[in-house]
Amino acid sequence: MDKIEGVKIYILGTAGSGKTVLTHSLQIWMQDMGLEVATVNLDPGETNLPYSPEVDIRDWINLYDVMDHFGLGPNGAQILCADELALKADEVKRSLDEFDYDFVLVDTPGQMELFAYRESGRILIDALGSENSILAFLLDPVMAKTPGGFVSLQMLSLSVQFRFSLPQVNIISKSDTLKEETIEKIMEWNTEPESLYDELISEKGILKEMNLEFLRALEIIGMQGSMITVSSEEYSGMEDIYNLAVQIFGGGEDLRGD
Ligand SMILES: Nc1nc2c(ncn2[C@@H]2O[C@H](COP(=O)(O)OP(=O)(O)OP(=O)(O)O)[C@@H](O)[C@H]2O)c(=O)[nH]1
Ligand SMILES: [Mg+2]
Repeated sequence: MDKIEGVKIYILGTAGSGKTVLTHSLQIWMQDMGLEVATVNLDPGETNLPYSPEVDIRDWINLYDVMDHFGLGPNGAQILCADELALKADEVKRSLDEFDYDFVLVDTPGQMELFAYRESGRILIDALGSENSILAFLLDPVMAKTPGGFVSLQMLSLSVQFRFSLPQVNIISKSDTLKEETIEKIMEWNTEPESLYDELISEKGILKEMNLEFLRALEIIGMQGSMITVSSEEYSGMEDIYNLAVQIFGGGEDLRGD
């Protein structure tokens, strides 16, 4: 069977949403399926990676060295690292070209805004080649399960989608931490915004009006359709990510080896 090669999955999401653990679990799942998978770590401050990345930004830039050298705190140093990352984009690309792969899983930095909103993320994606690329946007379940939190994450996801203009899938991460009925409710909010209105209206506090306006704006712009749930602990939802990639880039063909 023909295999398409080199699908890149950029894993983005707010701090602690599960990007790194998903990179690891998805790699294991895909390898079990007979796929060649490379991983890329773009977090210069990562101290405890569960996987061994084929390409690791820390080989070029280390957050703690930057903090020491420039006398910066972690946030200032992250900003500097993000800009340095853009300068290293071609080297990252050359390192990646050394591998023959079906999938590349790109684990992005904890502070999502540095990758998503500074030029570095854009430059890196352009350097690696945006063809055959998908953005997997993780929605932290702690935020996603409240109506206001869900609206905020949808806004964030939409702004990332506008910024990168790549096929994007929204993923509720750590689904093993949610009750089945909570997952059903979140899925309903995604497909039927009226149900979200009802919940937002009954919320208390000064954010209520703002969230309602945000939701109206989201409806006008168009809420995104595709949303799946994933648990890296339980290896659930991995096949959905894979199937989506097949659907988008493989013309429906199975990418798995014989
Ligand atoms: N129960 C459960 N916990 C998870 C899952 N995925 C990640 N976690 C936990 O969530 C925490 C954060 O996970 P990470 O993968 O480090 O999150 P991250 O988005 O890479 O974090 P930063 O890079 O710091 O932004 C860790 O304590 C993980 O063990 C999951 O599927 N289920
Ligand atoms: Mg991480």
